[in-house]
Amino acid sequence: MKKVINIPDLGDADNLEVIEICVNEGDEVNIDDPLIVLESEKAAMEIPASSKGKITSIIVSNGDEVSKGMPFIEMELEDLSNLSEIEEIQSNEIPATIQVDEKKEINLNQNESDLGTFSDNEEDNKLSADFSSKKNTKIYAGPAVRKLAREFGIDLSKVVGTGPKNRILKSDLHQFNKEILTSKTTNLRLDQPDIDFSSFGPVTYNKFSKFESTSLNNLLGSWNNIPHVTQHSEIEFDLVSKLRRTFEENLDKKISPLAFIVYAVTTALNDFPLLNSSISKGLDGYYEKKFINMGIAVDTDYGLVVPNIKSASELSVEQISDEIRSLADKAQKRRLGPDQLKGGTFTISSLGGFKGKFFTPIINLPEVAILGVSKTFKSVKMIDEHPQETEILPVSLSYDHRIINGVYAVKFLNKLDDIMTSISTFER
Ligand code: CAO
Repeated sequence: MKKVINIPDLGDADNLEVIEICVNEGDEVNIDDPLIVLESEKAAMEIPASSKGKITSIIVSNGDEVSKGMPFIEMELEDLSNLSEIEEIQSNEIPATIQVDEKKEINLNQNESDLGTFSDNEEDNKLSADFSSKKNTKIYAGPAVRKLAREFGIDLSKVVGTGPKNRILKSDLHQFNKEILTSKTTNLRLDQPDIDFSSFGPVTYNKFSKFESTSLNNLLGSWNNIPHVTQHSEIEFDLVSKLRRTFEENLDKKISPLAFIVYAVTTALNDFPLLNSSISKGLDGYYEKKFINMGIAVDTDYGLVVPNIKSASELSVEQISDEIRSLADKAQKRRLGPDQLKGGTFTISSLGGFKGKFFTPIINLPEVAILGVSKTFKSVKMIDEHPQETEILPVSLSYDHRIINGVYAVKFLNKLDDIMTSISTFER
């Protein structure tokens, strides 16, 4: 029997872009085989087959925008016994936690702009719920209202709906704009100057993808909200390099130098909890997190993403290395789930595989610090008046000066140096 399959319930997410079609007409698929991949502003998500069968028609194309209930594929179903369940399964299958935030073009406030391309911190949502009386968690708005909101650059989650079930009406958007314009604390909207570059020479225009736009806004949000200070330091790396060779020989596999760095940073963070905290939305306090989910910046063909290693402080060097490899691999294939992008507490951005020494990483808001790691280099130091070659790891710690001061940051980096030069560190 032929059956048209509709887009399942994706929580509050709609207008998702089809970025991959995983099947062809005529393909036989099993339950859970991926059919298509959709992209929200924060993550890519697969829509799997809920039943065994044969693909008879593909209704959507790459680049189409789809929402819940829209038909996307037609299948000849093999097993009809669970037919009545199919719709139900599909509408429940995708976790309701996947949410698409509207672009945050107007808002540059603390904790209201999370780095979607970096990580999406669950705590951020919690903070917003605690401190903002205006924030809607469920957004009811029709397509015309959503379109208008996009044109205005309004984040619908900030708008109070006056329609039935708090549905947002066009008049609510106008009211929202009026409030912003008359507010004494009008937020800045930063634009580029509008220049006709073609008047100077030939140009092409490349539109940012949804992903790139979110990244752009989030980086801007972080840069504008956080008074960044970056502290550079040189850390002795000879012991780690030696240990790495031993680990690789014993385990008979490659271990990333980054795994040792993550391991050492999680150990150092235990003594410097401020670096693993988040400032509250109302700027009247901060949350100390009793867990370390270590974000790792991963460079991909479509942009920078920051999945995080959950409970990184409880893992061995080998486990961390495996996690980095697995997350980086998933990131490249756009297969990271929302859970892997949420809940980070501190980030490491490693350019160690490339050339260059020291840089100033941008904090992954609502986190308060990020460690930039560069490629090691050889240096000569005097030991007992004898010159000795030593390997140095250049690191750069950007921190939020509202909560962390310079001495605290330097002491953290000194601690990191102690940890990385002590063999007992790596015996967890
Ligand atoms: N010093 C010297 N060499 C290093 C090093 C360091 N700090 N870090 C890694 N390397 C070497 C490794 O030894 C390996 O070389 P060999 O194969 O010869 O051993 C090579 O670089 C690649 O390392 P790796 O495969 O172990 O990768 P990684 O774990 O270091 O990095 C990842 C993984 C995902 C972090 C990285 O691929 C990446 O995407 N980095 C970019 C991050 C980025 O763009 N940050 C943004 C900066 S601006 O905001």
